[in-house]
Amino acid sequence: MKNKDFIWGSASAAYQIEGAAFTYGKGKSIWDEYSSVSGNTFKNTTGEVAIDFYHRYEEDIKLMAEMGLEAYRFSVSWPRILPKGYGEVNKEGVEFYHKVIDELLKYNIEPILTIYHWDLPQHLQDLYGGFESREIVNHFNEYCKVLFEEYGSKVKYFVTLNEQNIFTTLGYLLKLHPPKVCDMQRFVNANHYANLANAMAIKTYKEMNLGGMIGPSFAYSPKYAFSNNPIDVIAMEDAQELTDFFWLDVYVYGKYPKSALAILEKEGISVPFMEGDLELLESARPDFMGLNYYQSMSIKSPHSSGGEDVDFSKNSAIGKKEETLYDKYFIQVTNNYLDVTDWNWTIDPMGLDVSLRRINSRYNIPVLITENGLGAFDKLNSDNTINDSYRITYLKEHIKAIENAMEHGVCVLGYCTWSFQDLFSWLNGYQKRYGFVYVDRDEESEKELKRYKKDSFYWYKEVISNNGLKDE
Ligand code: BGP
Repeated sequence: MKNKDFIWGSASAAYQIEGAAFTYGKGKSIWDEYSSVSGNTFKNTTGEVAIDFYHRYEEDIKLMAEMGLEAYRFSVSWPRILPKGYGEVNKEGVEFYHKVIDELLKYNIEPILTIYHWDLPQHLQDLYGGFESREIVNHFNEYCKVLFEEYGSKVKYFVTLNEQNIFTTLGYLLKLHPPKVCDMQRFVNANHYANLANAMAIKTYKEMNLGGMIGPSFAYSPKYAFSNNPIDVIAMEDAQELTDFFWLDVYVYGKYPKSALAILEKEGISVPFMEGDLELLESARPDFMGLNYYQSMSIKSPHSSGGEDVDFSKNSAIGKKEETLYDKYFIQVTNNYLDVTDWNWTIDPMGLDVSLRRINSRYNIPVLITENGLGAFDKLNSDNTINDSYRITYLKEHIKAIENAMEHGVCVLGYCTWSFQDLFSWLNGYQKRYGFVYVDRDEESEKELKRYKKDSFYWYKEVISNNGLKDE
C-alpha cells in the first residue's frame, strides 16, 4: 500500500465467538432466544459456547500477535454490559472487555470496537418491541455512554451499528433474523429508530471529545444492471435507492433519498418522523464509513425478459425467499460472468473497487473496510494443516481491488477481513468457515475447540509485514 498508515486487521462479533451466553452476569439477547427455537438456524446451532473466546481470548490474541495483526474488530455484547438493556451495569462484563482491550494493546493491536452487532437485550424486545419503539434511542445512548466512558481512552475506533441494513431487512422483511417479521411499515419504523440511535451515539461520542473516530458499518452490495435494456437500468436505480442510498444518505447527509421516499409513499408506507429527528440526523455525520463487502448483485426489472433467478435454497438455512414489496420494482438474478461460493454468493473482487469508488464519489468520506472474506468448507488434514489456497486467492484479488480504488483517489483507512478465527455463522452453523485460524468444532460437538493455523494465516502475516501484496 502506498499509504504507510494503512491498517491491516480482522474482525468478529460477540455472539459469534464468545460463548458464556448465560453466565458471568450476562442477560439474555434476542439471538440467545432466536437460536433456541427449532428451525431458525442451521441444524439448530447456537452461540451458547461458540468458539469460547470468553475463556480463550488470551490464546487467540496471542495468535493475532504472532500474525502481526494491526487491528482487531470485535463487538461488545449489550446484555453483557447491561443485562436488561439499561439500568444496572454488570461489572464482570465491563471488566471482561477491559481485559480483552488491554491484551490487544499489550501487543500493539488496535482495538476496533463495534457497539452493536445484533445481540439486543431480550428484555428490550419484550418490553417495547426493541427497535420498533422510539424508546430504544435513549437506551442505546445510555449503553453507548457506558462504553465511551469505560473504553474511550483506549479505543480509537468505534463502529456504531453493524449492518443496520441487514438486521432490519432480515429481521422485518425476510423473516430470517429476530423478530422474524415480514412487514414493510414495521421495517421502516424499526429502521428509522435505528437511524436515530446511530445518530445519537455519534453525537454523544463527539460531545465527549475522546479524540477517536466513529461510524457505522454498512453491508454494501453494489448493484449492476442485468442488461442495457433501460427498464433493467431503472430497476437497478430503484434497487440502489431502496437498498443502498436509503441508509447511506441518512448516515452521511441526514436525509432519506427522495426517490425512495416517493416509492414508499406510493405504497402507503411512511417514515415515522417527529419534530427534531431531521436535526438529529443531520448533526451526526460519521468520521468514516465502515464497509462490509462480500458480493455484488445483478438486478433486472420484473417486466423484462431473460435472466435466471438466484437460487436462495443454496444458503442452507434460508430455503425460500420471502416475497416483499421490492419484488414489484426489481429482482436479483445470477451474473454469468462471476463464480459463486458454496453458498451461492458471487465472487467479485472488482465489485469492491466499484463499491469504494461509488461511496467515494457520492459521499466523499474515508472508508474503513470492516469485513470481507470467503466462507468455505475447510478441511483439517491429518497433520493438522489446512490448505485454503482458495481463500488466499480470494483475499489477494480483493486487496488488488482496494489498491486500484486507492489509486483512483479513494481514501481507505484499512482492511479487516472476516474473520480471524472460524466462528459461528448466524444461519449456517459452524461448517461455513471464514477464519485464518481453524477452530476444531462442528454442529454436533464442541470437541476440544482447538485452534490450528491455516495456510492463509502465514500468507496474511506476509501481507501485513510487506504492507500489501508483493509485486508479482
Ligand atoms: C455479515 C455479518 C457477519 C458475518 C458475515 C458472514 O453480514 O456482519 O456477522 O456473519 O456477514 O455471513 P455468514 O455468516 O452468513 O456467511
